[in-house]
Amino acid sequence: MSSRRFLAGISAVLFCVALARGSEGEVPCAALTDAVHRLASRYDAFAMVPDDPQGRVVYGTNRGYLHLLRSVGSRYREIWVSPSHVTRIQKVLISDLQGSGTPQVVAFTVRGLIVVYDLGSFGLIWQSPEQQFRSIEALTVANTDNDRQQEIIFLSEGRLYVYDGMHFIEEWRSDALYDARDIAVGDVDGDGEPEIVLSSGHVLDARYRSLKWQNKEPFGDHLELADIDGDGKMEVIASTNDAVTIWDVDERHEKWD
Ligand SMILES: [Ca+2]
Ligand SMILES: [Ca+2]
Ligand SMILES: [Ca+2]
Repeated sequence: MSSRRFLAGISAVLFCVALARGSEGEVPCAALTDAVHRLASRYDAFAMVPDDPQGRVVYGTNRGYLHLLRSVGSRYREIWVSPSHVTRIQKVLISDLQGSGTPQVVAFTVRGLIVVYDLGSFGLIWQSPEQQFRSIEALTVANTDNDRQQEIIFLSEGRLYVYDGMHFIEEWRSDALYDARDIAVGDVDGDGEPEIVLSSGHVLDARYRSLKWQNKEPFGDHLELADIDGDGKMEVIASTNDAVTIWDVDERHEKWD
């Protein structure tokens, strides 16, 4: 992401804060809300707590800190900062892993350290053992089986791992290596069960982890899943160098091509 775009986003926030400070009372600022949504969609290390009445956001820094902010009227205030994780935070996700009603922050660094913090107590719930992973290419959170808690699904040095989101034990790792940069989980073939979709073009059954389909080429570098044609099945929407390709997995071809 270019620094110019980042500065544009930050400028919008600061402009909005300046407006809010200059006004009477705590006037809701749509520009600030829009800017925060843009930051969360553009930057992997910036995430919003979903459906949060406190409007909390978490971002990770170059020096390995996680900052938690909450909206106070028309501006944001820092309410917590983590200890340093030494190296750059590569991605931040926020999810209620255990279905307890209190969300957790899941983040990882460029050196492959995964950390999970509780957003109620700010306590460190889990971190991956030192040196266990040297790098993480992609990570997501989804419920892939029939236990209540979410699973953490990630690629490290090409290998796909599934960790339990309550006990943080390894449930599975792949024998195969995948040259993928992004992961998404969703029902892309309409059978009512989720699939693990890798940007490399692989589609795996999320529960049994068998390969369901391999596209003849990578989907792209970055993935989103959405049912954009309304047929009840999610399409794979992938981008490479900002160009977008939409893949229909159940029909196994590029959509609208
Ligand atoms: Ca589960
Ligand atoms: Ca499915
Ligand atoms: Ca669809």
